[in-house]
Amino acid sequence: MSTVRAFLSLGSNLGDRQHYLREAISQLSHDVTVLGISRLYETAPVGGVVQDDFLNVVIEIDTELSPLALLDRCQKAEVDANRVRLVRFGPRTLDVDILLYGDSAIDEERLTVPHPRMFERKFVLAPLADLAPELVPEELLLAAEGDVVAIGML
Ligand code: A4P
Ligand code: MG
Repeated sequence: MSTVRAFLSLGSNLGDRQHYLREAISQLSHDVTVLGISRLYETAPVGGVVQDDFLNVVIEIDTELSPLALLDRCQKAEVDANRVRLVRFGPRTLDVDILLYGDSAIDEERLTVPHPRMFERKFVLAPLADLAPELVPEELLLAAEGDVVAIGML
């Protein structure tokens, strides 16, 4: 079966943030091949809700899973991190979003790829540029919203 290269964005701003990110990557690696992990970024919250800073990373994967099966896998990681959804865009132990799935454009009820807000957000573009600079035009990175600081590796 052929595989697809995809990029996932992971974020956490509640509890032991590094632990939730590490645990999610470790879990996902049972079902997908993790090809790379970006630097770890501390990032100011984007989206209007007053909340604590996030830690964000992007990972590059190779997968045989279909887009919806991959989304299910990402959502299982969120549930396993005891994520409680209270406020849209609000605090969370773990958010896992599919940024890119090969060259596919997907517009389904449960899934939009490329992620519709990714090119406006520095907490996505900066770590994505660590792994795949050819996918992140410099001018978009500069214009993107939010303060981010690389703080090392996860
Ligand atoms: N969904 C549609 N497309 C996708 C996709 N490409 N990947 C649907 C993942 N999910 C996708 O998401 C709501 C629904 O989106 C899902 O049920 C899925 O079917 P959610 O994760 O339950 O809710 P949410 O997290 O509140 O919404 P969403 O859309 O993930 O929020 P955003 O836009 O990702 O914003 N600031 C910083 N600094 N760092 C962050 O990580 N994250 C957010 C979340 C806001 N501000 C942030 C950060
Ligand atoms: Mg999400």
